[in-house]
Amino acid sequence: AYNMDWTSYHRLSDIYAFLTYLNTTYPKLVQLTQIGTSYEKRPLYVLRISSSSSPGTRPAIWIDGGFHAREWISPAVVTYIIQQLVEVPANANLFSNVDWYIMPVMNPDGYEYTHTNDRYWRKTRSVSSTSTCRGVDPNRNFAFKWGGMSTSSDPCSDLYKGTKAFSEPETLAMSNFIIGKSKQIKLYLTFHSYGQTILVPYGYDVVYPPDYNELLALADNASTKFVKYEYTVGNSAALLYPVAGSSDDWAKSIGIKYSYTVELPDDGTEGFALSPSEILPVCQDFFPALDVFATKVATCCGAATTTTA
Ligand code: 0X9
Ligand code: ZN
Repeated sequence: AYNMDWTSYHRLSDIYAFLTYLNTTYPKLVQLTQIGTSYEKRPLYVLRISSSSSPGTRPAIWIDGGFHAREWISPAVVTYIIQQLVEVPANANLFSNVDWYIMPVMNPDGYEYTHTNDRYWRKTRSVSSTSTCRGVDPNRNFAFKWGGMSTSSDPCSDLYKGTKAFSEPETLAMSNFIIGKSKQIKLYLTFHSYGQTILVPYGYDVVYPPDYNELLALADNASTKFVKYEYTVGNSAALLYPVAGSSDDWAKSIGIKYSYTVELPDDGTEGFALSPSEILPVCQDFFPALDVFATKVATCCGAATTTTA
């Protein structure tokens, strides 16, 4: 058993030990699945939380973290969300009608590399056949508008898009898993840092989906829960900058109605080097917003098995 805490940033082995502990301790509520293997052969894990007697039939929320290796607050917040959902009885209402699929570290190779070699590494760690530079930006590697704005063909760039969409084992495994659950998943939430924003698709350019106002209203509503940190809500490309081949746009493009990128605190004062004393406050400030998302997902989009046009 591993007792997780949110007073320091944790190595991957601690995070994986925590997931394994939950899987063993709460077999009726959680199920840990290895959905693939990273470039450097680390397991890629998704934790399902479901109180249903037939999991997989309720509408669901997907959450991921750890796309960008140096954004350490992201896996911290995602593991906190897991802990609160699984171990705090008062939060059981959050999964009384909704299943959760949570992947706390989608880029484990990069995450470990920031602990051992380079604190500010961003990408995966895959080897290029044309360059000695390593890694692909996983958030430029998804199969929607791949290779568009704010992406690079240079393997040495931090924004390297890869040789093709889903060239990375991490993005491929994650996207295949989500596609397999795409009838069920109604909301996609990906945690990055920093900036204190909730970004609404599309983000490949300033383009608004037909239901943009519904997506904006839900994010605005969620953001009313924040007390300590002020978040700005708006279109990804307009508020931040255009990014093509990102996971948020891809999730929207495959029919997941609600899709958001959260840029966690801070506002840039400490940036990626956010001090450990801020971890718990950031987690505690964000968690109540999940109730808004779960309440919407429970009723928004029909039963999990219903296909909508
Ligand atoms: O550039 C990114 O991938 C994200 N920002 S970060 O500083 N964490 O790297 C923002 C992606 C937002 N999504 C789109 N604009 N599509
Ligand atoms: Zn990021």
